Amino acid sequence: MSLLAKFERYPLTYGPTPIEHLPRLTEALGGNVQIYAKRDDCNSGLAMGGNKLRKLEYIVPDAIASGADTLVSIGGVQSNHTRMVAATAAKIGMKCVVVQEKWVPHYDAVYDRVGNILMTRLMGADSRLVEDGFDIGIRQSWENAIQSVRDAGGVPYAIPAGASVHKYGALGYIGFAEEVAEQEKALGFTFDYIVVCVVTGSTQAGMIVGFAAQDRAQTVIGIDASGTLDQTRAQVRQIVDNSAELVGLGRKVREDEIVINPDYAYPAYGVPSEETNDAIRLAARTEAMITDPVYEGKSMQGMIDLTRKGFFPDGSKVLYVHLGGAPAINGYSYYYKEG
Ligand code: 5PA
Repeated sequence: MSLLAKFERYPLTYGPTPIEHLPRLTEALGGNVQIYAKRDDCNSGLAMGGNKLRKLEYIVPDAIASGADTLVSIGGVQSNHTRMVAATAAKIGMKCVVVQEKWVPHYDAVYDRVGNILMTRLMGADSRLVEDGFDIGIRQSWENAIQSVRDAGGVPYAIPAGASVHKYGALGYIGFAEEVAEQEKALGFTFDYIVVCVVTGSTQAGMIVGFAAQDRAQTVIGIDASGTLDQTRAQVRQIVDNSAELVGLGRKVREDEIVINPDYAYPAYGVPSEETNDAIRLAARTEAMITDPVYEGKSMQGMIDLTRKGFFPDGSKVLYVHLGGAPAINGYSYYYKEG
């Protein structure tokens, strides 16, 4: 039975996302490891979708039940999460305030006008730019925004960065693990490894709890893109423990079931390395799969490098989870002016 049976879900996505084989990328990496992608980047018609909608599906019922009229959240200038909160608010008929902090030392001329923030504004969210730097924790600027809604007579519903430390934030990706198991039955094989980007933590934490129920959480390879490994790992641990308790996993998740590789986050959160950009180009040129310089380009880089290094034994089947985020690439046009 599903670990999620007792939780209410408000549909924001199309349902299960496709799993597809990536034959040209597989070939480009030597052909000994079969690469597949799970396309959570194509999960919804809401403002280009992405991983946050799986999380928000389990948060919206609580937001509605609370009597709130305004969703309040936080991210960087090119946050995908704040775009998804703005989309959700529009869809359910609430107002939206999002704080956009200066998380990334990046100065492309139109960085604060294109991609995610453009769509966020278009959907009617009150997007507030502030100067604070990168931090995945609870922020004063967010607390201030919540208070400002109250001061104006509204009823805020607070959603933390990446919806991660919200009590229901990991449920969507527990459901993901159950969805993959169902799809594997139809495919007739199981994946040996699952590669996923991690920053605020609830995506991977949900997967860990969901796959722990299938006794294979240690095959989920988190590729850190935060550059603040200790904080991200601690946050994943905390979300895993809270969520395992919440859904009744029935045991404690072991430390060795939480796998996070820190090797690809350089030079900093939100800044792609030359190797990240090469990975983005390779995925685009072999599979027309667009990844971004902040998150998915780094997990793509990690998967490519680990494959080339022989980390995955020959014959392995690897599932790359594409979590969305392509809109941000518009804010990085200078890197790709020649492709
Ligand atoms: C994000 C996050 P977690 O934050 O759940 O670990 O997910 C990492 C991640 N891929 C991976 C994409 C495309 C993402 O957008 N984005 C944040 C945002 O503000 O957009 C929460 C940081």
